[in-house]
Amino acid sequence: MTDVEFCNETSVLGRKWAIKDRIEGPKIDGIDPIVVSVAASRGFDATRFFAPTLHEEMPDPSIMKGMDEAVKAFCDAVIAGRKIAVYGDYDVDGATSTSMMIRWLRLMGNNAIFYIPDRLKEGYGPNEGAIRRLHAEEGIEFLLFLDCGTVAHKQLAVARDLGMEVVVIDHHDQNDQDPPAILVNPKRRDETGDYAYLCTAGLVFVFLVAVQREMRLRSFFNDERPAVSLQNWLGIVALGTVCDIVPLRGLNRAYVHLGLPKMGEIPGIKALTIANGDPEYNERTCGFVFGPCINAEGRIGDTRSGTMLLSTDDMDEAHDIAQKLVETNKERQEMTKAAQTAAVEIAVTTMQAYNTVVIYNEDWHPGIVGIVASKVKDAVNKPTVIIGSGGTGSCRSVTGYDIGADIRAAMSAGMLHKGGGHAMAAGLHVDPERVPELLEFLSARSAGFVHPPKEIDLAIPCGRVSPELIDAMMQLRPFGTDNPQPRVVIHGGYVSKVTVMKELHVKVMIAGRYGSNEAVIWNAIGTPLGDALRQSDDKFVDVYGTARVDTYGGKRKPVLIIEDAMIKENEDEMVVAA
Ligand SMILES: [Mn+2]
Repeated sequence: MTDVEFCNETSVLGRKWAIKDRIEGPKIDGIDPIVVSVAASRGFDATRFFAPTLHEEMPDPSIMKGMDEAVKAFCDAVIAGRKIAVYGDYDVDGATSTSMMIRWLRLMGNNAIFYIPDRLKEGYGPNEGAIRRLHAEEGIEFLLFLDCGTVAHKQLAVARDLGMEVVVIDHHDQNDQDPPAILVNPKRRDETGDYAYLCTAGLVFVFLVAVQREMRLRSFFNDERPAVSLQNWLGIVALGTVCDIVPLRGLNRAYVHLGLPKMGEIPGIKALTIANGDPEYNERTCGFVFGPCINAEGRIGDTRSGTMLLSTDDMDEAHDIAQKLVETNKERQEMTKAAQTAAVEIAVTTMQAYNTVVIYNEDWHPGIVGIVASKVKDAVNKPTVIIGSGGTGSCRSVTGYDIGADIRAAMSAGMLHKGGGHAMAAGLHVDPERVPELLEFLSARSAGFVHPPKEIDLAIPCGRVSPELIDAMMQLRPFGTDNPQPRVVIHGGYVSKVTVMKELHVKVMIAGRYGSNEAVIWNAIGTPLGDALRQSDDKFVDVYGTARVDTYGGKRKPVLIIEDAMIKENEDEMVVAA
């Protein structure tokens, strides 16, 4: 397998390609051995991968630090009928986590309220003013922070000093101090890290399992107030897990695998589906349709809407909120589109000489800078920082480059008001006057970065890609972080026909020893790759991308969606003929 030779050494996009080492997997009924080996090569236990169960993947909740203490405090509060507030976050993980807690408390007869901070006025995480209001105006006695709070020591201390009991369930990194609260966080310094891949929605599910176990021991449930069938909420957990872009392995894979088919059971998600023209429930629609709608208001409107949608069982209310969210999402998409077009334009022109792209525009809403940064990063394949009004910025990186380290360095150099994040994504707050300086600083740091080779899951000789093979690969779904759609290379062919469609898309027919395969690239005229393929007639070509089955015209045929290509001049036609 690894002795495949490509027709060139460097791709049109300037990259090397590397075929992943293949590990043979075990024999599994009904699964193509090639597909099993792709899963095994990705480090998955293939015997559990294709039909994951909660039974196999869920740990005993008590192995998590702080869990037993948090469960006890929470159950005490529920049994005593104390006033509880769930303080969440405005993203999808926050809305899914908060809605499950509110649902459970409501079913138990507790009149809990929830609070989602205002992204623009209050920002992320526990907010002192809000905590004081929850105490003074709502009489809150028990405060449960979800998806935030791990490092908010000062604010948590305020809550505690006001006499409130404080529990934090979160998955954000900890610093070197312990918060003045009960903390459940798989990234706690004293944790093993085994479950650090969970998002807060996934943690809340584990927490509720533990809470129900405790409540059974305390004989809390009865005929009027039965325990909840938590499995019915797996659709909510799946949505949070996909949208928080956590690795889809272990328990996360089980959540999403089991949760996607159950999403329609949640009234709010059902209403959102109807408002969006009935797309199917899969990891793509979670990430690109449902998620963006749920946090659309969190970005540019009323941050409570997403949680309200996911926690209501009133179908009329669900329809109203869903309608509003879809409209806000359209508005957000339009704002984003204009900013994206402008930013990509700047990135390919004035920023061309820089290794890191840094663009500031006072007119861009801070709620969209992350989406714009992703788009620009994809377009120019460089670490990207997009800064919007007031100097609030978002950073996105390319595979193999740690932008979080750069932001921490800029912070230490005194260039930023605020900054932090991970290898692939970070955030910052900068004085707009210092943006030019930041550009020079970040660009100097990323100079000399060499992109790692593009990994190939399957290299297939031209003519050998079949609809059956592509169908079989779909058994690896749901795709996501740590389990992306397999990247396929079709090699050993030459281009027998080029078709340009609508002056936008390029389709190539590739012929080889075993037959022909078709490959296409969308919206690519005017890009280096699209233009190179347009002029590839009669040349040797290896194409890299994802495979899918095209059913156009009632016939099923395999098509490769091109992401990169190796192209070589075909100087001797006899080579092809032979
Ligand atoms: Mn989260």
